[in-house]
Amino acid sequence: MYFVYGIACLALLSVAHGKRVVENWDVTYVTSNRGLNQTAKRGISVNGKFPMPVVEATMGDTLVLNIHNSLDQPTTLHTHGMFQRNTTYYDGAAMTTECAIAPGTNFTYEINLEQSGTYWIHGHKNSQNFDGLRTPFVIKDPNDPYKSDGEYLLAVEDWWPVTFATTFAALTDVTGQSNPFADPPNMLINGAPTAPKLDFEPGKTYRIRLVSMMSLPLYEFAIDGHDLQIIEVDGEYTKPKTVKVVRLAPAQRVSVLVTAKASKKNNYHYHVTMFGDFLPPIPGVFPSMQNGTISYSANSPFVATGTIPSEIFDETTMQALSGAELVPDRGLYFNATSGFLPSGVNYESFNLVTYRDPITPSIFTALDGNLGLNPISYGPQTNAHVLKYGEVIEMLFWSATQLSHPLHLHGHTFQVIERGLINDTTSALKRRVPKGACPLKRDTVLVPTGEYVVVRFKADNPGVWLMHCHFDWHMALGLDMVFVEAPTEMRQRIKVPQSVIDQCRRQGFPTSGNVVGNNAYNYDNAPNLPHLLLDSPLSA
Ligand SMILES: *[C@@H]1O[C@H](CO)[C@@H](O)[C@H](O)[C@H]1NC(C)=O
Ligand SMILES: *[C@@H]1O[C@H](CO)[C@@H](O)[C@H](O)[C@H]1NC(C)=O
Ligand SMILES: *[C@@H]1O[C@H](CO)[C@@H](O)[C@H](O)[C@H]1NC(C)=O
Ligand SMILES: *[C@@H]1O[C@H](CO)[C@@H](O)[C@H](O)[C@H]1NC(C)=O
Ligand SMILES: *[C@@H]1O[C@H](CO)[C@@H](O)[C@H](O)[C@H]1NC(C)=O
Ligand SMILES: *[C@@H]1O[C@H](CO)[C@@H](O)[C@H](O)[C@H]1NC(C)=O
Ligand SMILES: [Cu+2]
Repeated sequence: MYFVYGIACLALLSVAHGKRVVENWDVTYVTSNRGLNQTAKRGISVNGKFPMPVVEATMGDTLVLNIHNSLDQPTTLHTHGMFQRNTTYYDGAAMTTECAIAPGTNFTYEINLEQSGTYWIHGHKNSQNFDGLRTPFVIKDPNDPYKSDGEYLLAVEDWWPVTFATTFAALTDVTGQSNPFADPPNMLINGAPTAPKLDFEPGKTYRIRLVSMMSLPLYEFAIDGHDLQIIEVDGEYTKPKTVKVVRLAPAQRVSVLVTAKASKKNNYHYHVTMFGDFLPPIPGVFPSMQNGTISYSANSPFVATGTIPSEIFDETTMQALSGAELVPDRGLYFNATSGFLPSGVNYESFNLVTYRDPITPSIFTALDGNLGLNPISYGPQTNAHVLKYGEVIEMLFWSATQLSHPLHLHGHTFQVIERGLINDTTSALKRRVPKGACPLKRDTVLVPTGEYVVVRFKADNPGVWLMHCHFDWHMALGLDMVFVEAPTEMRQRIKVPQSVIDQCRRQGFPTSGNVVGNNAYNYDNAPNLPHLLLDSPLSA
């Protein structure tokens, strides 16, 4: 498929007047091995069982999540990828947009669904998604430009026999004697330890929605003998691109159209391969593969194939269905580094700032008059960046260490403009979206070890938006920051509901002032870590 430049990017019309899609979720501990040959652990789900229900709605609907927290710790639910226009307080990012839901209490999220596509909903407090608090979320588009005869959803997650608390303790053990892979993860597809059978009828076209609900591994999806046509990435329509394999980093989603064969005479396998990306293959852990059946007929033989394809996902070779390349007003540079505190504990940072939750959720500081305009008000460890309404921000992400990072911006999709290697002195290896193209948009981009990525977005959504690595380990190690977008316009548009304020009061958190609730610029007692001692960067 060739890109056709110069063709006007399509404008997509949204639909109003939808229904209310209501979920009543009691967040509970559930002890389970998820049907795997593993010891059971105390996981987290809703209404007492795994898997969590898949949520489906139509563009224009309102999603209502009635949450009761039966845990003995606070919880939140983040609807990943939603723009949350004028409702930043329902974004579910604990200590950024709310104080989290106190144990034993209720809270309701009410979200206008102005987007369509493939998303997921997950916990955003204490890495509870690692322990199972995660489920796919599909928003249908009544005017979908891509027609199909049927749909399948494959949501893939890693399930660890240890809790996040246990694995994090191993990860940050200063003796270096703990192996975080001592109890390795297995793969679940749609909540089950086996790949589901997908029925195909000759001549029909199927849409397969791929969701990564992973905490750490990446995965690839391929079907023997069938091409995959990518039509959606992270909720944004793309111009079609035909590939053999799709790779997803944690939190990413891709929809493909698959045209069935003309006859029923054979069946095929599809393959879901989980691997560690920046980690070397670990026997018994990575890679691991599940094979499912594409069934044309119960009695047809399988067609065996040779090697299973594997390929990077390069956004610069793809295009969005709409949206011309943004022209940046300002550039921000973020160097993702890892290192050690003087205590010997390892941490991660953007530009040497290791994120720690503020004591006042950033939303309240943003709404507090002039304090909100000054980045230091949010605290030295919040890594807050104040953006002006309407400016186009270019972000250059740089992964200088032996780690790769799936970086997710809340409240937005961004255009992926350029990728390259940080050691490339000739720009021979630079991959840039062609001039005049509609750059691909997504909400989570993988920045591999030793590479950089350039993305752009328009600051047209007043709110406070977390930007962080979606590897749960890295997120907990401090690879997070906060964009305070248009605080002046926020004060005009954002009216924080009383229910959000009540949750803060209940837990003793301030709902105004700076990082510690002061009405001045003194931030004594705010989380304040020493700068990291650098780990050895990549050798040149
Ligand atoms: C579970 O794992 C154990 C230890 O690796 C093995 O001995 C046993 O056969 C496995 N059981 C099943 C049902 O696969
Ligand atoms: C809180 O949620 C629970 C479970 O959904 C429900 O039974 C209860 O009535 C709710 N309580 C209040 C005060 O709304
Ligand atoms: C958000 O608020 C602004 C200003 O009040 C309004 O113009 C806009 O229509 C609102 N957008 C949505 C999606 O509610
Ligand atoms: C899956 O299929 C591949 C390729 O056909 C094969 O090498 C592998 O052993 C299969 N794995 C399982 C678990 O069946
Ligand atoms: C640059 O980095 C890449 C991958 O990180 C590596 O394969 C390559 O050898 C490096 N090139 C030089 C000139 O160091
Ligand atoms: C990013 O940080 C690393 C330290 O890990 C450093 O070696 C490198 O020079 C930094 N890159 C830039 C462009 O500042
Ligand atoms: Cu990361």
